[in-house]
Amino acid sequence: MGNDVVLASEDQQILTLTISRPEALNAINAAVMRGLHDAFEEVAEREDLRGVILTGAGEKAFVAGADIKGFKFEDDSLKQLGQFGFETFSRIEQCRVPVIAAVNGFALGGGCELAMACHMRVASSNARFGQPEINLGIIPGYGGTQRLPLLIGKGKALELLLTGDMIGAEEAKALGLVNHVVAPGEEVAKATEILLKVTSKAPIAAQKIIALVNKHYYNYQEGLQAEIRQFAECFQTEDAKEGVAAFIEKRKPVFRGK
Ligand code: CO8
Repeated sequence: MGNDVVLASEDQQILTLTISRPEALNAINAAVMRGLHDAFEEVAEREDLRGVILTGAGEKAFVAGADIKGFKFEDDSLKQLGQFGFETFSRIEQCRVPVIAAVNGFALGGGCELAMACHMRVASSNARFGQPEINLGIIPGYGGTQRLPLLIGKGKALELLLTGDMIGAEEAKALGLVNHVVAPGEEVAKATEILLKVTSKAPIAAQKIIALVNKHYYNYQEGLQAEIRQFAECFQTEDAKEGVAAFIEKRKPVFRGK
């Protein structure tokens, strides 16, 4: 299971998937998305697994977002990536065994969205969360506009989405974005402890709870699809080209509303 950028290991029937592109702060490129997609396809078939932990390699980042340097404005590859991302993140959200994000650093943009698609989040005290897409002239494309308000409420979600500001682990916990904050390096151990507790309970009941809590939010599937469409529209603007170019050139963007 896994590939060279999504590393898989198993212990006590718990699968740990580590996103490993530390040179790019574990940004999600096509290979990462493929690795996650295939791993969760396999998890659905594996009756012996009791839980999944998602984390990032290194000490600096969980996932710093989608791979900005790989953004292509010329073709519709991003639209396809958006749809594939929707399927992958839905698989994670609907996984029959509990999935915990062990957030060991930056969880930004697609990284924050990946953590939010998991059932629970354990963060190290140096973790930073945010949806900075607006700084690039784009919008979230992996569920941020839909899942963030569900977790922290509309007002604060709008503030984070519209300012692009980052928040620390303790604030994320106070807002309900994070379940637990632990010392750096303790995230996977804490996630394992929670999973072992859950898996000591009746598995059929646990599966039904996950499915039913997801069902409560069923209507937001429409919102997720609308987000993908509007991400693609936003991506065609001059501001998106300017925002992405400015990140790569390490300068401030100049947005013109076009
Ligand atoms: N993509 C590609 N490369 C990245 C990314 C990223 N998201 N984040 C960091 N890197 C790279 C940097 O460019 C740098 O590379 P190099 O050494 O070659 O210059 C390396 O990782 C280390 O990063 P920094 O030097 O910038 O490290 P700092 O400690 O100075 O800063 C930050 C850390 C604050 C995390 C900074 O790197 C940053 O702001 N990163 C971008 C965060 C961001 O904007 N994320 C959102 C991306 S957009 C998104 O996720 C949309 C999701 C929906 C997509 C839908 C598709 C269909």
